[in-house]
Amino acid sequence: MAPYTLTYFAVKGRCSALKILLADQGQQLKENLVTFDDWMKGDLKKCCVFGQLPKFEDGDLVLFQSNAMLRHLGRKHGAYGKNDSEAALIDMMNDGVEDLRLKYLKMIYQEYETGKEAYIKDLPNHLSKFGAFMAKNKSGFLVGDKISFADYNLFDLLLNHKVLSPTCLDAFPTLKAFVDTLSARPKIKALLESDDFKKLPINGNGKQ
Ligand code: GTB
Repeated sequence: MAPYTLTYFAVKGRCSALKILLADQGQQLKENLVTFDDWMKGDLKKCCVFGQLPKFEDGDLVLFQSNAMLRHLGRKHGAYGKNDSEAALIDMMNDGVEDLRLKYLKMIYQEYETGKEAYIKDLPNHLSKFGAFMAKNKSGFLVGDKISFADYNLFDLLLNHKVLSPTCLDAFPTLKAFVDTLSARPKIKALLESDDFKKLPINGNGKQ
């Protein structure tokens, strides 16, 4: 039996990073897909701590908030740095990923038609920060010499941005190499190429 269960809508959304982490760490995941019609009935929403999905179960532990899930899995699977200082830097970078994800989601869900062009124009200002930080570290990862949950989260967000703007990483060789290297890790490659993963739209409104 899969040790972990994820309940979410049929989109990549906030759960791809978590799926990529689990796949790369050789972990199984049971998925419950929720249709929007079922969600609108309201019964499940009432049982969610913040009235939102995803919901993640690890035995008796029930989690909401996708970043809490990433941290939990990072802790359990050795993807949270080798000491407190590395863990703090990983938290910092993951917060940076979340800031960019929120900007991306605002553009996708609220201002795609009017704001996409300006968003893409401003994107290098954000990508350069991640690129510079990673380039200083030399290991090919954000922090330390081992992959962390923040790397998986950044990787997922960069994949989404490559769909939005296929050339957006061209000016950032460190980030481009990072995406290429993680895409080629065998278990990640298998997940990204699986029908179950490929068939999910990135976002709930069909914009990407
Ligand atoms: N901070 C939370 C986290 O990181 O987990 C944010 C969770 C969140 O935004 N959940 C959204 C949700 O539950 C789904 S992700 N929305 C329903 C509600 O609030 O009632 C974004 C999303 C939007 C729409 C669809 N869709 O239409 O299928 C899918 C996913």
